[in-house]
Amino acid sequence: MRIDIITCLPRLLDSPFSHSILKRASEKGLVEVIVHDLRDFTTSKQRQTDDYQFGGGAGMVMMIEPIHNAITKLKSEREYDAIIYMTPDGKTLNQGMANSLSMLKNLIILCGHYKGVDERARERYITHEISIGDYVLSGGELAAAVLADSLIRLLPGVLSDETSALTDSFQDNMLSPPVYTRPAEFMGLKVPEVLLSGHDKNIEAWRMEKALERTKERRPDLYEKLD
Ligand code: 6GU
Repeated sequence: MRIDIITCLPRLLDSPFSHSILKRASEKGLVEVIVHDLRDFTTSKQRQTDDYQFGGGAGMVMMIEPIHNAITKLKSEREYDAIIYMTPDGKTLNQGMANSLSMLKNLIILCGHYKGVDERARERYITHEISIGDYVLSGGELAAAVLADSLIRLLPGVLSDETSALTDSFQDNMLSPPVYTRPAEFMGLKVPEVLLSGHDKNIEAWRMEKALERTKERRPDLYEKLD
């Protein structure tokens, strides 16, 4: 998978892709994340990427020209399966969307800032508009990192235990059961006996029971949809 991220704050994305699982995924050649500075696609001397909004009102709007230049250049180099705009008025990201998008090959993610981008850029170039939840961030960069993380960890070979993405919370529209590690007893706090029993069938049944219990209690909306 190749992910091209277009942003006016490229440095903000240095860290998320330089550590742990995402770093290893790039080192193994399973994903390539390329961050582009939108300013490099401006033509004005001031390298301006935003301007006042027509009709008045507070907040700057990202201009269509640099966005057009950036996306047109990338599209001239390869085919893209999705051109995603990160925006709080987009469709809320969920595991199903992550699963589908993780099967694509080349993606562009455009990070919005300020009041957003000129509507004509959205209409002309964007194929998917995605939000990461009902709250407002100062820009789309952190949201883009969240989206990219959710996709990259699903790529075959990224997680060391190939089955572990399958047992994530939400992968079956259910929350995960509680987990424990050593010591078996800490200041009188004990690990549930069944997990120490070595009895795989009983452990599996216990985990299912706890997952259901947890989902019912914390996410009744998900619990009602289970079959
Ligand atoms: Cl994608 N962008 C911004 N600015 N805020 C958000 C968001 C995106 N998703 C949730 N809040």
